[in-house]
Amino acid sequence: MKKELIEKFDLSKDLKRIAQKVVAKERITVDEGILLFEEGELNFLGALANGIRERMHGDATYFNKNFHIEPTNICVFDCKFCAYSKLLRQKGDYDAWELSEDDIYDIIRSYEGKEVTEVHIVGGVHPKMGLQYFANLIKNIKEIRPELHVKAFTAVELEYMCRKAKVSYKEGLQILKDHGQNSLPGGGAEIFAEDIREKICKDKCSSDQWLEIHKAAHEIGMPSNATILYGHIESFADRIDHMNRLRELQDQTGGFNTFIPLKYRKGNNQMSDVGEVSVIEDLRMYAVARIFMDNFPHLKAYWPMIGRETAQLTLAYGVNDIDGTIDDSTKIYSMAGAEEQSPVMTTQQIVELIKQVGRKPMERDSVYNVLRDYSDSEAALEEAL
Ligand code: V47
Ligand code: SF4
Repeated sequence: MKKELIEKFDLSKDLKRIAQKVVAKERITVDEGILLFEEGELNFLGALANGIRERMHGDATYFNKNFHIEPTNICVFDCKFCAYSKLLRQKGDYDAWELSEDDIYDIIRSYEGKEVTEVHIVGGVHPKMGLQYFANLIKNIKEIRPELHVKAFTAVELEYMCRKAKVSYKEGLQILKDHGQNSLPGGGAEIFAEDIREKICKDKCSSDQWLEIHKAAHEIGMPSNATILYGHIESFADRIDHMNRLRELQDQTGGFNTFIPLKYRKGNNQMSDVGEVSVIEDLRMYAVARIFMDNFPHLKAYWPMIGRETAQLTLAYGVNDIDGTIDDSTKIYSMAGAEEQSPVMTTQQIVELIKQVGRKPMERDSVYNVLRDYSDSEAALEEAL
């Protein structure tokens, strides 16, 4: 945001000071972050966040060509917000699934000749699927499609795998890396504030363990993402505390690529009575994230969760990445009542979505190298299709 723009808002002294810091590229403090949530109105936050986004990326808006594999939804844990998992004792339920290894290889082969660059593998924590099983699975996936980037396993799955295999996080991650795993997704972070974590997901990995696992990944050269699950029973201070723990780790390692705010969806889970926050609150969340997380290069809106139109709006509130084409291959959000019941976008649709709001669509690989610039979409689409 330009200096003159600050004058257009009727700001308290404190908000004005924060705006001046942002314009001067200075880091804002925890208290200032909380104040932005408490007092910052949408247009003001949007102007600040958009200024940062354009300073960092111009109009470039990234997406990739990806698909998900969810090996099972059977899970030993019982997160209160999860619409997707089936406890082990519910194994016989009609909507519990366990893919066999061959099912998984068939999915990989079904993409032969298609231009996908990344597979995202996450699922429930199944006691029979351990470190060696997954290491072998990744090795075989890479034999079928060597160039595919494998982004796999949340810190929750990794903590369980390493504990069962009696190896340190670094040893476990090194085994997975040696078998071909390339990076870690950002799931499982939820909210780090221990009192809230205790209420919504008390039996899975702790906040410290989540952070240790990502630190270990960065130390062996595996990049990762980070998420926050917002819009349930957490406070604004909890959101900033969460982002601050991530910002501190990023200062140490520099290994995070993307921060992904995930809106709590209320469908079919044990805390449905909590309800959902408004789209305005979603946009405020993205904007404050862009302002606060000054050392995260990218901010992602995961469109299957918030829907295509809100994803378009987020591009004016700090977001510069909208994940990928996805190919109808994930169930986590559709089961929790998200807009997108069958998430799939063709390259043409994703390109149009970004262009409609005046941004430049760029296909990226998993570590943000630009693969194709679609801003002259006629020519690029012809070349791609
Ligand atoms: O950790 C579960 C969330 C996450 C609900 O790294 C819910 O690129 C909202 O992390 N309402 C897993 N959210 C998904 C995830 C992810 C998604 C896309 C891209 C990347 C990436 C990571 O899903 C879980 C949890 O926070 N989740 N249930 C729900 N009812
Ligand atoms: Fe299991 Fe993940 Fe669902 Fe928690 S969010 S119950 S760890 S599948």
